[in-house]
Amino acid sequence: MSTLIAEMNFKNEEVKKSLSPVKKVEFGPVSKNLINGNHVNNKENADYKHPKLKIFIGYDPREDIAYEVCKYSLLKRSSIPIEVTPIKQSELRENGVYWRERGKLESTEFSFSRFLTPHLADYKGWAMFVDCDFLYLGDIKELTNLIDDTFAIMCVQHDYTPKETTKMDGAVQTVYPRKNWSSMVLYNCEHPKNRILTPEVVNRESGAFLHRFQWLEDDEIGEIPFVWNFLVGHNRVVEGDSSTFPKAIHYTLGGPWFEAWKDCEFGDLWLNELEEYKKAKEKKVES
Ligand SMILES: [Mn+2]
Repeated sequence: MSTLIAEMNFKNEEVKKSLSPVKKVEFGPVSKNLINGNHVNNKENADYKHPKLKIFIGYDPREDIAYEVCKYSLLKRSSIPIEVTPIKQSELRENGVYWRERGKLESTEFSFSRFLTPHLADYKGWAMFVDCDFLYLGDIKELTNLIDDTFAIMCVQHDYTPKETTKMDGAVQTVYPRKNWSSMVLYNCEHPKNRILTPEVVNRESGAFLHRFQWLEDDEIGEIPFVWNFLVGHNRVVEGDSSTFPKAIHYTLGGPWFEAWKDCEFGDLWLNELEEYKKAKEKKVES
């Protein structure tokens, strides 16, 4: 079963879920601590040295404007120095670090190249990968405050297990473990386990191996509150509960830069950001 077919089935699942009643998401003990900011390791992390957090954004030429707005939203709100780099497949190919044949079912140009993040960060410090279809509403500093060096990676651990396995409209409902986990990942690039992510491995291994982080044990994967990868059509804001207010919106079904999705939930926020980005760009040109 290819990853992409599974992904398409899941989109139906997501749409169905968006129709179900609001349910408050429960966090495990790890993220409870993270939210309260009182876990032991944070004592050291309070002065954790992030000279300049490296952020790699998955780039696809068909969604250039999504990349620009994502980058703009990150930089605008960040109170720490960050360095944003697009992961462009054409450049990686020129540089000889990416050579795998494009599968017909890969939905973006960064489906696999995202796993080069530790390599691109020279296996040093922490680096973040994020899809281009994100809009940041929060300060990335708050996310780095959650960093815990005992983990190899940290991400939002969405639960996508379908409730039914019956056929819907003739399509088989498939279980795709860890769906969307790889769309935003904090990589502890110097963690010994991440040394395995060489260009050779990233170019050779299956989608399942990479997207499900099969080079890691479960307890090496840290959890981040879902608000940092808030899936449009899946996650819900609970009125009066600020722990459910999105800090990064993920237009995983398609964003307002596509005509068909311009009226999607939270689409207005992205369109406002686009206008701001355009104005800022004009100003730059004038000065
Ligand atoms: Mn995405």
